[in-house]
Amino acid sequence: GRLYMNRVFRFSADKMFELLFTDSYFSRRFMNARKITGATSTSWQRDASGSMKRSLNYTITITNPLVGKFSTATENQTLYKESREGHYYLVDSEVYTHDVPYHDYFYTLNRYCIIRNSKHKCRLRIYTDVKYKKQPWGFVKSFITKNSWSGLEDYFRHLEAELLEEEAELTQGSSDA
Ligand code: YK8
Repeated sequence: GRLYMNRVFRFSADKMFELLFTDSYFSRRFMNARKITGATSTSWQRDASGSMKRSLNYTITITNPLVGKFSTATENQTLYKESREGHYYLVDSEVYTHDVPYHDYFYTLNRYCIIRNSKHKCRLRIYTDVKYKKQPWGFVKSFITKNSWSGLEDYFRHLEAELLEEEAELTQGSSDA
C-alpha cells in the first residue's frame, strides 16, 4: 500500500471526523469540486461487533482517458470500536467503482486515522491499498494498480489542499496555535 497523507492540522480530532465523515458543508463542497454527484449515505449504525458502519453511493467523474467519463461507486465505511471519541478515530473505507474496466477484480481500501495531538490539533494519516477479489493476469494487475495510484494521488492531493484552506479559514483571526 501507500501512505497518501500524514500531516498535522489545526483542527481538533472531533472536528476532523466531522469534516470527513458526516454530511458536513466541507464534504459536500469537496464532492462538488470533484464532480461527485448524486451522493446518498446511510447514517452511522452500530453492528454486532460493536463497530459503526455506514455506506455511501455516488457517481464519480473520471479524468483518466482510458476509462469512461463516469462511474457509480459504493463506499462502505467502518469506524472501529477501538476509536475513542475526541482522541482517536480509525475508519476503513472500501471503495467499489462499478463501471470501470475490470471492476469485478478490484476495490480500493482507504484507511483514515485521526489522532488527537492537542486540544486544537490532530494528525491525519491516510493509507491506501488496492485489493484484488480475483487474481488478474500480471500485466492487467499492474495496469489496474498504476491507474488506481494516479487517480488516488490526485484525489488526496486535492483533499489536502482543501483541508489546508479550511484550516486557514477557521483559524483566521484566532492566534492560539
Ligand atoms: C473516494 C481507484 C481506481 C479508480 C480509477 C479506475 C481506473 C480503472 C483501471 C483500468 C478511475 C472517492 C479511482 C481513482 C476512481 C476514484 C476513487 C475515489 C477517489 C484502466 C484498468 C473516489 C475515494 C476513492 C477511492 C478509489 C478511487 C478509484 O472517497 O482510477
